[in-house]
Amino acid sequence: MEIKSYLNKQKGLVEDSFNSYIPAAEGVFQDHIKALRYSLFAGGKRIRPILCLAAASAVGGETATEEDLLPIACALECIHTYSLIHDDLPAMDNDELRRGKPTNHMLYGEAGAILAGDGLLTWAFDLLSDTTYGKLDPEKRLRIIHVVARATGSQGMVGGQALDIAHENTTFPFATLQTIHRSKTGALITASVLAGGIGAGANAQQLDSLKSYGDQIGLAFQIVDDLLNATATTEQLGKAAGSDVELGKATYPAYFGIEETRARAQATVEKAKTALAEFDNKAEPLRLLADYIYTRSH
Ligand code: GRG
Repeated sequence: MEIKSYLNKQKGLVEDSFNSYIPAAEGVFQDHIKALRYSLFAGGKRIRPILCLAAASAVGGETATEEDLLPIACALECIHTYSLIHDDLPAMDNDELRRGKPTNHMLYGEAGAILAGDGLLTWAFDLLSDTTYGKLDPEKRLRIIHVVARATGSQGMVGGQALDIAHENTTFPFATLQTIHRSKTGALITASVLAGGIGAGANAQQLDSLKSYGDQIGLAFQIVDDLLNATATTEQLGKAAGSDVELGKATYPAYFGIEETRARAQATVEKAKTALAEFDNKAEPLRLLADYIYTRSH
């Protein structure tokens, strides 16, 4: 299997289904919906929904098909998009460019962007809990909602963002940096993998392995993000390169330099693949996704 064509196929699947699940920009709320659709369709890689579908395929079984899991996958992308809109706000990273386009608040104003993020976060839980979407038994649906809520709230993504901001322009132990990376970025990635696994009926041992895989690629994802921020250009990234140094953020390259950071990212991805040892070739997409996370260029 070739990763590029796999990613394109899965991205198409996710994007097509957005049109069934996300309201059109019409009617009385059209300005608000236009703002959230702007960021949702601004060219994201769709890694989290793709991971969710790939984890379900790795488990296999008949309990839930890719189609059943697409609303869950789309909900994960809504949460990711909300986090980026809020992360770019003047009160947070204050970015004007994302995916090579103006950030949400540059076009819709601060209040509009905050509400676009709020709308996406809430829409995600609407999608996750709507029993008319996909054949997912209610017990599994509830477990997925809990995993996603826990991962994205104050003990996960939001908590990580708060820690990240509180530690700008300070020095702190490496263990704190790992906590920030694992919660700010890793938690939603792990939850995406687990959501697919739970949906497909993974047993406890398979879920443990998927969690360990998710934790490792989640950490690797942010290590590579640190690397790219330090080494790539604004054109390559579609967002401001070098912003970590400017904002006084501690990063892996600041602790270890570029070469050792690269080696650590690769070792983390290898650990992720080792966690999949018990899975057969249906886990090939998960293995390829781990490699992609290390080799990605934006
Ligand atoms: C609750 C007010 C409030 C704010 C929340 C939680 C949060 C703000 C921000 C999340 C933290 C964050 C932006 C982490 C960075 C994660 C990261 C590396 C994002 C880039 O992900 P990609 O590369 O993006 O998958 P694309 O553009 O492909 O979608």
